[in-house]
Amino acid sequence: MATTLPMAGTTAQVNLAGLAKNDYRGAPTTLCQGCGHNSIANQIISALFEMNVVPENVVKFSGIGCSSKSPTYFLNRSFGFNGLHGRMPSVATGALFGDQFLKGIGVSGDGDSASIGMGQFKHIVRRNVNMVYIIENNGVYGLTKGQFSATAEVGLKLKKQGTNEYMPVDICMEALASNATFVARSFAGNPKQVKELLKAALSHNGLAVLDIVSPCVTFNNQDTAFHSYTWGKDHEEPLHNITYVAPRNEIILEEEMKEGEVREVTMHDGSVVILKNLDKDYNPTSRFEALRVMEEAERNGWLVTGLLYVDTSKPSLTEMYNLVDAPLNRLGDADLRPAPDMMDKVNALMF
Ligand SMILES: Cc1ncc(C[n+]2csc(CCOP(=O)(O)OP(=O)(O)O)c2C)c(N)n1
Ligand code: SF4
Ligand SMILES: [Mg+2]
Repeated sequence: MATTLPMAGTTAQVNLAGLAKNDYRGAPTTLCQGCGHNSIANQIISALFEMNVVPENVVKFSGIGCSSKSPTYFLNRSFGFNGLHGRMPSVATGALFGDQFLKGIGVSGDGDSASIGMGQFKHIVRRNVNMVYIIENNGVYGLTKGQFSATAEVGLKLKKQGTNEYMPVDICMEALASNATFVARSFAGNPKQVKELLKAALSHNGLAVLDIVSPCVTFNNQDTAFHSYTWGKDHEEPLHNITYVAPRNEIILEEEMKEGEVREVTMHDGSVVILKNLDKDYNPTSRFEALRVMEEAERNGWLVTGLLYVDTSKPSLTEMYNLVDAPLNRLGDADLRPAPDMMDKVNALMF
């Protein structure tokens, strides 16, 4: 929660980490004006500022694409690695093993994750690496001038590409099929929902998949295209109103949020995600419900958004190993060298 602290000769809004929102920004964007990816980067900045995250405790990852350029446009002060096309997951897995105390944020595209990187995507999901994995999904390869990606809907017509004849890949279904522990879908045209889902994803202990429809205004934004602003606005069916409540704000939760039909999910860090029912009561802890709702949405042409599935009971990747209480990449020779008596025991076993 942001507070106002007086500073020398000025008044700046700072958060509990003592940082202003500017401390969470990156370089000025070079993406097209109106690109959904810019809107998502802005929500990442706001979410991290409001959550009082220290930028130096975050590491950013991406592959190749306009979407994968995004990490340059937020968190200047964080670590980052722009990997090869579709190979961000293996870089992230290695880096987060090297320091299990950093929070990972990966930004990828539908081409990067659902086309060339599909194999890598499935394996980082099943390994439950502790990071937020954002797919900025526009149905095309924006950076290389708008070819159909694997998430483009069948029948999509683009001036320079003709008609897409293939059935699309649904990233959330693929994530669920790979035993994901957090799966959400959102829309760049719904920034409030994007921000609340980002906060919930950042509090998740494990891999949080955020598939965000993020229109490419240059190559795929005609009104009838499933990844356009107009189609998204006309067909969005949110599952719930979502509110993220930080652990220390539980009193607000008690007093203000309890009215009406709500479901609460308590995250690993004690924060609570409140899901206020809209139409029907949706249970995001049921994989069956998640698959059913996505199947129903596909049949009816709805863009269903919200927290589709969450399981807070599974260990993250590094919790499955008996690691020391220090980042592995900071261990020195003295920590790593076996004691002489241990070496004697090992040698005795070998001969
Ligand atoms: C190994 C490899 N193959 C192909 C390319 C060319 N390439 C660059 S970006 C891209 C697709 C990016 O699409 P997406 O991930 O959807 O990102 P967007 O630009 O749409 O945000 C491709 C095919 C590449 N850079 N490397
Ligand atoms: S080409 Fe499309 S995806 Fe790339 S920056 Fe422009 S609008 Fe965004
Ligand atoms: Mg794309």
